Amino acid sequence: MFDDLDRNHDSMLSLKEFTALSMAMGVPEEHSQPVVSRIDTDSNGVMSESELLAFFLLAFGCNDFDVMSDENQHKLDGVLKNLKTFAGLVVIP
Ligand SMILES: [Ca+2]
Ligand SMILES: [Ca+2]
Repeated sequence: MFDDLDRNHDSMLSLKEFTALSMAMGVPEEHSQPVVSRIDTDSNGVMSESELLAFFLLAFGCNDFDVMSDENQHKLDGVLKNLKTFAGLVVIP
């Protein structure tokens, strides 16, 4: 999924790329900036795949990659394959 979002294939998700995704899913454009700010934990203005994964882990109440349970890994796989679920997560205020 990350590769699909990364339109220019620089292995980073920019605000522009993310906004394109959000709008395609019917998420208002103004939601994108705060969401990106939350995901972009090193504040370099773009989201790496690991930052995106970390965000999903937090969304599932797990903040440590290493201790992620099989169940959460399964959920994460499901989310990454399900853009509608993703849209539901990103609009969390
Ligand atoms: Ca990119
Ligand atoms: Ca970043």
